[in-house]
Amino acid sequence: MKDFKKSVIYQIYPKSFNDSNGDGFGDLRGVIEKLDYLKLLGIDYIWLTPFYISPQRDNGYDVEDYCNIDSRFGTMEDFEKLVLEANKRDIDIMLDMVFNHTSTQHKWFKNAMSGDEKYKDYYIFKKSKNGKEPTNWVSKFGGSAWEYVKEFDEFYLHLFDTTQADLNWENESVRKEIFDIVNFWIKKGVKGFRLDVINLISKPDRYEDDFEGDGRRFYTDGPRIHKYLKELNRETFGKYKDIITVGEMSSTTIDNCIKYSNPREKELTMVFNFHHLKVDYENGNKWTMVDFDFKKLKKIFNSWQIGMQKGNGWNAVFWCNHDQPRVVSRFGDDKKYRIESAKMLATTIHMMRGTPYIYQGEEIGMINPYFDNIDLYKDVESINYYKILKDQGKDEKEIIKILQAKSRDNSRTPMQWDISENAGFTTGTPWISIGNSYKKINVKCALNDKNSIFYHYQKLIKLRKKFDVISYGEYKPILEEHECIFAYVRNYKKESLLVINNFYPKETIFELPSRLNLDEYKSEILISNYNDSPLNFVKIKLRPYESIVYYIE
Ligand code: TEU
Repeated sequence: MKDFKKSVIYQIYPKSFNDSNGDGFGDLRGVIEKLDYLKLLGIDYIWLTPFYISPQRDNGYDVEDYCNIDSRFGTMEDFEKLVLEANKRDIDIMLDMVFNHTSTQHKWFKNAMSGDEKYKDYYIFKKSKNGKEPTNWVSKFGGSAWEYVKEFDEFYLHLFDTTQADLNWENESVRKEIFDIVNFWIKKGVKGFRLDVINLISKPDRYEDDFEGDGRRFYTDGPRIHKYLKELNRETFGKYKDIITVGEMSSTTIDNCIKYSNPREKELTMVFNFHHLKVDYENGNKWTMVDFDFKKLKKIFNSWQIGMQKGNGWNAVFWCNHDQPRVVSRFGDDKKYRIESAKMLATTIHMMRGTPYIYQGEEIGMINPYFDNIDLYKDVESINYYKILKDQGKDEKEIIKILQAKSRDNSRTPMQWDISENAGFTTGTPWISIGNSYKKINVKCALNDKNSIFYHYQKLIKLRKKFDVISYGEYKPILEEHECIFAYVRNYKKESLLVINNFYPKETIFELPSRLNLDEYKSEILISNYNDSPLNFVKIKLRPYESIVYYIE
């Protein structure tokens, strides 16, 4: 059985990974074709984002049928073959389950719309308030979170797109349907579940206006969330020893995440939180352009690392996913120091306490595509916000600049495999444009260069398997107030790690705090992004983005 603390998970966005049949859409057979590549990288699980039947308004997070595969992605036979082939390589499959909402094309919602009371109660329909929406809550994709249905003179709740209607978890039949879906996939050999915005499923007893925010405080980590997760665990994955789960937690707290992931609570294996990915928002607003706040980034990581450690919770550690811009364009330097900064960022995460997630293309240092025209953007959130920013009077150039930095499409451009047309992703017309960096940044080049970012990731994964301190060590931050360096120590039995990362393109001095008592004579460098980093770590002049991990016994 795999130890999730020693595992590394690789996220595939199938639509943009590899197209096996030339329709411009990545598919499951395309994933099978690349399993040897993933084996070479050394990962343990593949998390596949949704490939179920869906109108694709939100790229599959609007599910129409949870137990059938959208023909654009392939067939159930393809999926079964994928599980089999992955298992042959000691790789397990983790599926993405979207249970906060369904597509409005789902048969439950269609039944509800035809007036069937049983199915209306699967969703959250509310009477209007003085001719207006039941509350003033805002959708995560912009605009009201309520959609009017004339036939009923009622509104239904959608925290995301209007075509993603929130499910009513209060209704026992809904919960039962969900358990059946999870059990269906367990029978297919799935060994992991990623649960989409799972901490938003428990809605409040009373629906009231939010005069302080957008409504999230009423439904985030809601009143019965722990009860629902315990029940889900008991009825499905909790019956098996070898299934892992990760909850995607929106705007959550450490206390709740301890509960979600402390094994004693029998809820989930681990959690994603996003606080560290908001340090480049101005006053909490994503659609702004400000430099990232480095000290805040450290503070957030340190408090989550320590908090979760104290409460025996477990973090998923990550920089990238299909909702986030490319990390090297965001917190590194995607021009002059692309390779150094991508490796530094990788080391920072992989040496922390938690299970690392790698998002496709991150391991070759893919960068944002810098699309310069709104027509190139496909994401519903980006398109909505383009309009919202226009309405606010911002000029076109400024809006495009914001999208180039913030759009979710930044990570959704096709995987760059080689220098052939369409970067080897498809022989047809790709559903979204290829980033024009592909001639330089692609898998083929990375595999041919022993100093590439790819081999740095491969090494990080190998180290995790070899050194227990990486998986089990206690986390201690150091130099918390330093302007440029993110450093920490890990301790486990007689082993220690000293992890030093320069987050800036300039030189800076590292000085070992004397209280640490680390013995430099019994140390070695485990990994670095320069081939001549110094062995002595008492005082180091770090070069741009230099990152060094010392192992001390
Ligand atoms: O995302 C949840 C979520 O709240 C975000 O990461 C969201 O993309 C961000 O707030 C927008 O700024 C999950 C999925 O990962 C995402 O792709 C889906 O669109 C969303 O849920 C709805 O299912």
